[in-house]
Amino acid sequence: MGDLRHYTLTGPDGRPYASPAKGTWGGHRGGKIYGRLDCPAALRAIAKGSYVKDRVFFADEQTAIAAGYRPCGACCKERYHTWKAAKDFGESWGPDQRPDAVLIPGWLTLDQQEWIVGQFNRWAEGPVPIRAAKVRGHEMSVRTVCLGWHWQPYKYTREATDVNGARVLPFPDWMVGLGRRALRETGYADAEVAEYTPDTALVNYYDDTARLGMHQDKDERSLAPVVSLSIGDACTFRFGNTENRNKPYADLQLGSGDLFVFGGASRLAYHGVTRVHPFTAPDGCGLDTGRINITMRMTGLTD
Ligand SMILES: O=C(O)CCC(=O)C(=O)O
Repeated sequence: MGDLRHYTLTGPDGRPYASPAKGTWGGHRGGKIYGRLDCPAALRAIAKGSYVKDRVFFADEQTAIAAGYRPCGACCKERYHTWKAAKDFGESWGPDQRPDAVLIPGWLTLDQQEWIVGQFNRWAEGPVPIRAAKVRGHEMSVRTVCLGWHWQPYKYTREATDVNGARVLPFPDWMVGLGRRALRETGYADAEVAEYTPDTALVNYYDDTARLGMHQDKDERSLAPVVSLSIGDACTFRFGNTENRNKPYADLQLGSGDLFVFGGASRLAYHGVTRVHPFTAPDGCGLDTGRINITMRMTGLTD
């Protein structure tokens, strides 16, 4: 006689069904939370007897998500932060409130990321080596190397007069192409894409402890969109309003390969990096520790 045992799982429609195979993820019906079968928070609640009647099981994670469950903050921390950032972004970035700010996770392939990291290593050597800019005599925790135009608080020059007086490297053609593709893929019209000719990039390197305070990118004369690319460890990126550094803002997670474009009504939004999350860089991105962020801009300047 065959094994007649079956397990009661929850399907993508949220209804129970009989399955010959055990579930691989657990969940709580009331809280609409899913997590690992060995989730310490769930096991503690089960030991107290309060959880069991609401416990559900899913064949796989996709089913839990389809049924409207969100990841557990205790046993699935990374998934939870990603879910929370997406939720906050969706809530506070209603089309009326935050137009023209678009995030595309995983836009760059790992090969592209690795190649860009190789370029970064060369840029960092000079002729103007990577350095921490000084604001009112204090070094920033983030280190920056520039392409096209050199940024120092709070102006652009061709020569790095605050470093060694050398002229910065030219802005690479491939990056103009990448910037245009970023605009095209975030919904800009053909004419805007064709006109977009970024001529400076601030390439920042963050170690685990580096932060970037809330600021506006306003040293450019042009208000063409800013194209931001991230590689390496994920960070918490705070994107706010155009009035001041305070709320409303949303904390987004920018991971390796992510593209974020802000223009139009969001072009002068305050933004900053509140935290770098060590050990989150994916294998193969070219960076073992820390985070690189490239922001391409159009300065609107001529020599
Ligand atoms: O690192 C980031 O994601 C933001 C960089 C930035 O805001 C800047 O360089 O002005």
